[in-house]
Amino acid sequence: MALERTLTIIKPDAVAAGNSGHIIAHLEREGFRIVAMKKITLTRAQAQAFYAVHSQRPFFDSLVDFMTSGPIIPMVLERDNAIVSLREVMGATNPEHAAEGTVRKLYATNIERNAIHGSDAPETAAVERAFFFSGLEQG
Ligand code: 3AN
Repeated sequence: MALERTLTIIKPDAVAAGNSGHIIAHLEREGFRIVAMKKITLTRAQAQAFYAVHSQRPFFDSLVDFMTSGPIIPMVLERDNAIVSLREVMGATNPEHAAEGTVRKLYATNIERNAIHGSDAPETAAVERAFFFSGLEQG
């Protein structure tokens, strides 16, 4: 398996609930190395840009409200097969369908307030890593 990088975000619900430390520990236990990490609050324009692919979906405005409601913790993670592995460790988008022991099963509230984001493909991982971190920060 190739060493790969992906972008994760601990979302405002999980940060506000005091679960960021638990989630970081969970990811490290699963073999992810933290390459870069920061804590920021997105503007509406930034959240709209990050989720532009969903701009025509009925939940878009609500998603932007949620993602700007408090600080988030984006991270660049590295591991063998990181992109697919992170999606498995996160669990399904809707926590009702998430497997036992996944981050969303443990920490998500509902399909919107679902604790964690993870890039879904190599192309989006590259774009999303660059959205939050400069090349220097991902050294
Ligand atoms: P994932 O985060 O599992 O990749 P996406 O990319 O389909 O899922 O959705 C991005 C985000 O949009 C989700 N994490 C969630 O916060 C929100 N979302 C997705 N589907 C819905 C929905 N049906 N209703 C409300 N929010 C949704």
